[in-house]
Amino acid sequence: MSAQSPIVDSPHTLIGFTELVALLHRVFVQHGTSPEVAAILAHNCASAERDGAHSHGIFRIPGYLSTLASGWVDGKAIPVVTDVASGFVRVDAGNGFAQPALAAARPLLVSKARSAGIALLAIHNSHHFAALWPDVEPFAEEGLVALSVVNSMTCVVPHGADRPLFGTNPIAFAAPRADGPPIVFDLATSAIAHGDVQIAARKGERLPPGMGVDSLGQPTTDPKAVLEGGALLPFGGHKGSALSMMVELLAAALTGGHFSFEFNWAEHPGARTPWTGQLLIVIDPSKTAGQSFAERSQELVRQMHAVGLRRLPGDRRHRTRAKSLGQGVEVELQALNQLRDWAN
Ligand code: NDP
Ligand code: PYC
Repeated sequence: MSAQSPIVDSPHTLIGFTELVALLHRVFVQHGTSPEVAAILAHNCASAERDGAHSHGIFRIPGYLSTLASGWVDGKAIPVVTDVASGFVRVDAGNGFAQPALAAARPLLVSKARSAGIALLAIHNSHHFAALWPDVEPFAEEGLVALSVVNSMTCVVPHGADRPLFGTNPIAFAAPRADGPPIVFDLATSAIAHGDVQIAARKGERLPPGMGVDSLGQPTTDPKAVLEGGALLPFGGHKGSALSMMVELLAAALTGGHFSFEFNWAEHPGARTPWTGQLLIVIDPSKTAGQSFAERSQELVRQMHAVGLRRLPGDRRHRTRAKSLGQGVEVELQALNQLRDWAN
C-alpha cells in the first residue's frame, strides 16, 4: 500500500498542471472559499496529484467540499499573524485552512530565520487536510532547512493502549543539497495514512498486516473494519507512538491548537478536516561552520548511493513530477468530469 498507486483502475486522461490548478481554483471558489484561499488550496492539491501523492490530491476534493458545506471550516478566513518573540511567530488561522496561514506568516518567518539562524511558526485554529511536504519543500528550495508537524483526528491507538487517541500525525522535513532537488521526506506516524485506508477500501484491497484493528481491537487487514469503528496503529510500535505523541505536543500544545481528540465535528455532518494546529521550524544553514550545508548533504547522498541505496525519499515524487510536467498530469477521467461539474 502506498500513496503512489492510482485510486481506482478506471480510464485515465491527461491534463496540464496549470489547467488543473485553474480548474481546482474554480471548484473551491464555487464552494465557498475566497479566491485567495482557493489559489493556495488549488495549487497544493494539484501539486499532490502532479507528484503522484494520490492520497492527498484530487481524492480529497469531496472531503474539502463537504466540509465547506457543513460550516465546520471558514473558507474565507483571514489569518492573523503575531510577532511573538525574536524566533517565534504565531498565526491564528481563524478556523480556516492551515496553508493560507502559513502563506501569511511566511515572509516574517523567513526573515527571522535568516537573521537569528532559526525561527518557529506556530499555527493554531487551523485545518490541515493535505500532504505536508508542500509546506516544507519550498523552504529548502531557497536554501533553508525546514521541519513541520501537524496533528489530525483521533484514529491511532497509542502503543500499549486499548483505544485510539492520536491522529495520523505526519512529520515532514526538507533540506537543500548542492547537486539536486532538496532532500524531503513526509511520513504519517501511523502505520498507514488514513487516506490510503480509504483508497484501499474503495479499491476492495486488503491492508498489509499490522496496520489496523477492528472495532473490538482485534488485528485486521480489512480497511472497512478499520474505517467502521476500528483504528490504526502507529508505525514501528513504541517508536512511532512516541513520535506521534511528540507531534501532538508540538502541533497542538505548543501552538495553542486542539489535540486530535479535542474537537468534535459530530454536529457538522460532512466535516472531514481536523481542527488542530501545525508547527514549522525553519533553520538557516548558512550559519553552519565549515563546508556549506548543501555540500555536506550532497556528500551524505553520495555515500548513501555508494552503499547501494537506489531510492531517496522524494525521488519517486520528483520522477512523477517530471513526467506530469512533460506529458500532463494523469487523472481519472470520471474524477476530472466531476471536477468540471463542480467548477460551474
Ligand atoms: P509514505 O509511506 O508513502 O511515504 C513516506 C515517505 O517515505 C515519503 O517521503 C516517501 O517518498 C518515502 N518513501 C516511501 N517508500 C520509500 C522507499 N521504498 N524508499 C525510500 N523512501 C521511501 O507516506 P505516508 O503514507 O506515511 O503519508 C502519505 C501522506 O499523507 C503524506 O504526504 C502525509 O503528509 C499525509 N498525511 C497528512 C495528514 C494531515 O493531517 N494533513 C495526516 C497523515 C498523513 P516519496 O514521496 O518520494 O514516495
Ligand atoms: O491521510 O491520515 C490522513 C489524513 C488525515 C488528515 C488528512 N490526511
